[in-house]
Amino acid sequence: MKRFFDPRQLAHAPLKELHNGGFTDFAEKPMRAEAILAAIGGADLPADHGEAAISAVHDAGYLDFLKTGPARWAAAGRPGDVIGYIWPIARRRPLKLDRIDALAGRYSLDASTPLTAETWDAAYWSAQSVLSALDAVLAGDHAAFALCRPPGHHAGADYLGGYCYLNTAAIAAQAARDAGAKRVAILDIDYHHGNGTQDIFWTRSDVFYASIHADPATDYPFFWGHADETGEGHGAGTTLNLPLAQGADLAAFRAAQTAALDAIARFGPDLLIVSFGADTWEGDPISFFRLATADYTTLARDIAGRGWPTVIAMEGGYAIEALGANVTSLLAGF
Ligand code: Q9C
Ligand code: ZN
Repeated sequence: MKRFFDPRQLAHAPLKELHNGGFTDFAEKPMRAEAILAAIGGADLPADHGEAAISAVHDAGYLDFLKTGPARWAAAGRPGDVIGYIWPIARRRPLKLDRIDALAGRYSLDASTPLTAETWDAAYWSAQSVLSALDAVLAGDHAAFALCRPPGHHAGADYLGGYCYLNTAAIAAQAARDAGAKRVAILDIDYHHGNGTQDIFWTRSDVFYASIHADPATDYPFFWGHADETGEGHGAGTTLNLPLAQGADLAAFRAAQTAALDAIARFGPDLLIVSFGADTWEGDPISFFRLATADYTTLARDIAGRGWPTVIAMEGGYAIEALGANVTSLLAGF
């Protein structure tokens, strides 16, 4: 299977995140990508597709914030990485504010996703990696892997969050539509609900979003991913959320995934995008499911058995010592 990664994706390395009331070392470390790369035996460089496919999903003001935010933060005399600390909750008017502090709140979901001077370039190449994986699948490969890092599924059209800046799965889904695919499905099997992906396609009938994740009653991102969220307008019925209780093992996860695949089959996609997080692994330091390394091959075989051309985009997974083996196990099933 073709695999894509650009070394420029490593340059993004925020120092700290706000976690459970204190600043801890940023969990989404460059070493994650290095561990995966070593385990899969390297990857090809993506082609540069430019910014059009990114702008097709993300808001122009938000992209400008990603590019210029760090310099504006420094110009305001702030040390460290850009981190929002005030958010415009729903009752506030949309204001055209220019202050970097206001922009950091306007364009972010949480305080665990710092923006650094290297972030834009790394996220840009993460998006190019998924676009190159899509190229391979559109050219006839049955599956391709994009080592996306930073990850993508928590990023919305106009906000960062959950270690994500550009929504790689959404960028690939939209690019597939623009390349002529009539219907695209996204299967999100990261431990966390992909709130950004859900938001982006919430009112769309041409992109189906199915997610299996820890119940947002107990887990991040709390405000998205509940079972009664099914889409609205033209998108009514094209979002499927299957939350599972903490402690879920292969039997529970596989049953939910089969239900998701059955729903996707009824939708009838031309192409599937898998948002894959290895944070469902039993030893993940910030997550609480109980999948074993070998289970990823089982889950991947179930997906591959449906026969849809498949782009796999890397999302989370924070147990660096097991990350390479977990990704290798998943790819073995395709
Ligand atoms: N104390 C991904 O897996 N941190 N993002 C939650 C809880 C955010 C994970 C803090 C977790 C985001 C791509
Ligand atoms: Zn996750």
